[in-house]
Amino acid sequence: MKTIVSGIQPTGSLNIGTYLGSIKNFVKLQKIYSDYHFYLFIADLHALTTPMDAKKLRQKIKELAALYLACGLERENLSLFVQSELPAHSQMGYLLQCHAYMGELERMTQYKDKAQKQTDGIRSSLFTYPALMAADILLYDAEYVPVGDDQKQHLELTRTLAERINHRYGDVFKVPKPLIPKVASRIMSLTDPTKKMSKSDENVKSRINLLDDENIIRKRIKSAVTDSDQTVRYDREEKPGLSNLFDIRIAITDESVKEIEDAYEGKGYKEFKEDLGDIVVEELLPIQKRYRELIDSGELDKILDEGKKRAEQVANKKVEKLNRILGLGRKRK
Ligand code: ATP
Ligand code: LTN
Repeated sequence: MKTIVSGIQPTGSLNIGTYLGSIKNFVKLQKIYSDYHFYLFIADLHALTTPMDAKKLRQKIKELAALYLACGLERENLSLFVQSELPAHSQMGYLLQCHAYMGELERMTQYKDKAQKQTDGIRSSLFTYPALMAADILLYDAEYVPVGDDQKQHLELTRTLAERINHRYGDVFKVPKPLIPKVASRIMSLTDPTKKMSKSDENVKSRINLLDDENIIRKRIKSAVTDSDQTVRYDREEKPGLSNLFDIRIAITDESVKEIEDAYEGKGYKEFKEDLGDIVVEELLPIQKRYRELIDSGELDKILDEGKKRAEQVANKKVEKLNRILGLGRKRK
């Protein structure tokens, strides 16, 4: 069976950037690729690449699992699991580190950006992180990897590593392709439309979290930075703030730019923002309701246990195969 793999880090609070750029896309893809199996996981090992409080991490893992499901993922062709519960990820991560070059890792822009923000020393895991991400994907022979635009470079490195290993040792891995959504591949910060909306931004006004209450959602949209012109028109260069709000709206409603522009002819930003507030609230309230039902139910643990069981079988086999090829251990099967 063909597979699709993706993960999200349990850091910060999930916001509409991650939701529209990633989770909502999974939900759509599950319908399009109904004969594929989806391995989606909570990338908790990746969360340790920067300082993280243990209690908070444990809470975020559950929160993210519940949110994934609350957003409408189908259970049938899905294995949802927690990355660290499968030692195969760490093992494969190390084996891939042994095939990645310093120069390749040094070029990663996410590393450069995140390293700059570290005040207490840069963890070496932040540097080797793309090898672990490659492991997450290659363990399952993913055909496609749905991610936002910011992960493109990591995906390219994953492909390079797969090709390198296949070239050296014969066919070990499937070479995966990224699936980057056409709309919402990069939702920008509401306070600075030149930066991506991020869970780790210190300014809470820069984002809308999936669990924010109705009033906050409306307030954030109202105060989103836009230009002083009042014509509702999509223009990434001249009107980056307003265009970002267009992207959010389009990712939810599937309208075209033209339809929206026509609807607001002669009207100003105020109306556009008020309507967007309604649209976002309408999208998020049902998710919040399902989230509250799931978060303390035993159902969540059951789903994660089942996901783990299925993923583990596939992942362990892959690690054993590469161990054998590389001459590790004593076993010769
Ligand atoms: P941070 O926002 O703290 O930098 P991250 O980008 O490392 O976090 P993840 O939550 O692990 O975050 O990202 C999960 C997925 O969501 C990835 O596929 C990523 O590309 C996508 N994503 C994250 N932020 C956005 C955004 N603003 N717009 C579109 N997609 C996004
Ligand atoms: N690196 C990603 C999260 C992530 C991921 C993965 C995405 C970890 N492993 C495997 C897709 C496939 C991020 O920071 N957004």
